[in-house]
Amino acid sequence: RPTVPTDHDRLEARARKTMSRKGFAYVAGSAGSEATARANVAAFDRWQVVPRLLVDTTERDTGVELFGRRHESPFLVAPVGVLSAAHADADLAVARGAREQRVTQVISTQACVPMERIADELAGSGHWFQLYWSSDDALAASLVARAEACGSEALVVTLDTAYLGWRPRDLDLGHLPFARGEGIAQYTSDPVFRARVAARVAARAADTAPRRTSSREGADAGSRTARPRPTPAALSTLLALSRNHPGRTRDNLTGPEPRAAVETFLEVFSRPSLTWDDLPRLRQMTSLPIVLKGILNPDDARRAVDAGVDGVYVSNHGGRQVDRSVAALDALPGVVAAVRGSGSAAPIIFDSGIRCGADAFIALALGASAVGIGRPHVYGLAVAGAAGVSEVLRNLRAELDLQMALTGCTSLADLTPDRLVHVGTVNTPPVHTRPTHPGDHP
Ligand code: HOC
Repeated sequence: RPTVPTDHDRLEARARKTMSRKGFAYVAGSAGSEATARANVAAFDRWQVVPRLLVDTTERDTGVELFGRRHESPFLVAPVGVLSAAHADADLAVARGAREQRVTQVISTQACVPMERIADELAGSGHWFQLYWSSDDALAASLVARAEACGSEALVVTLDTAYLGWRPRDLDLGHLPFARGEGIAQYTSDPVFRARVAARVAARAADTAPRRTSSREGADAGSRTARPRPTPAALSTLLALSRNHPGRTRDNLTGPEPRAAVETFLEVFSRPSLTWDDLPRLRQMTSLPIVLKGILNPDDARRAVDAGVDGVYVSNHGGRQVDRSVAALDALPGVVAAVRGSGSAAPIIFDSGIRCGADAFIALALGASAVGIGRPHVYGLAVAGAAGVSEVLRNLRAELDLQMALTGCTSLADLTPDRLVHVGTVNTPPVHTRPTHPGDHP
């Protein structure tokens, strides 16, 4: 008897019963009207598969090579933060499930467990590291160095979260997990971050200590420069929460260190000022393959490969960031055309909306090299811990394999656009000719 339902809606319904209200709201919720999340799923309904017959499909290979290593299947565990919302064993249980299915896990910057422990749990099975490029380069470099040291095979830089999206489910519950210290384990286990927190605690202690100076002006000027200031990103989140629910944001913080850790995190987690000009600095930080995540526009995709990145990750963050965004699947063909049209063989990773093996088939046929699985594995985690994650991944692998067998495909190379027909209309982002990058025009 299966541990988890094979159908996504039933899986979600089962997971909901095991999760707290706030936990489920955080995982299931999306940006604004949640139209993006709906569009992500609906986009798959506009593609239909055209099977081929009389092909010997006795032997099938779902394997794919990514960054020099052969993967048994084209599935990746997409990075998801705050997995404690689903299960107490959080990232460690996901690692056990992923290891069992030999699926590479993309370890989240917002994990509940330090990356080194997750890597240990994966015990030789592959992992990549997902990075939010901190406003503090020393911290970003430290996270990247740790990822390299614990064996990550690629660096996935998420670019769509300079600010946290407007998420009504969380807002209405007055809930932001990070503001309570959940999902910041990569930071609190980091030496650079810990030094920042210690400095903050010390500065605050000095700020509240009786002043020794007789010059009132001098003391005030000193404390003003020492006082940490939240970035606009942190402010927008905190303001949104406190407007709806005054006073709740910091209620649960006790002790100077946790509070200072959360404040430091909110201050440094993102860098809204990033531009293409910053990429060379990232390149200098690591020799790992760099994958840019959140690409939806063909011009951005072309610019990424022109800049020498090693992979492009088409995603709209599961609909959690931009409300009424283009569906990730609708953006995929344009990105594939741009990347391949520029002569690049860089892997194109896809996530946002895959709910079953047939969905994976469609994304792969449209040109994705591999596909990330987000909410389904989290719901598996909620329902049955590591066993649930493993079973969700096993089902996806099995369904894709069967889909290939039934449609006359023996390897992923057979999954080409001519296996599909498109029904209905779609609005994809415009494909421009060069020069297209902001700033390139006179
Ligand atoms: C305070 C911002 O991936 C999500 C996460 C976003 C993490 C950014 C933290 O909730 O989608």
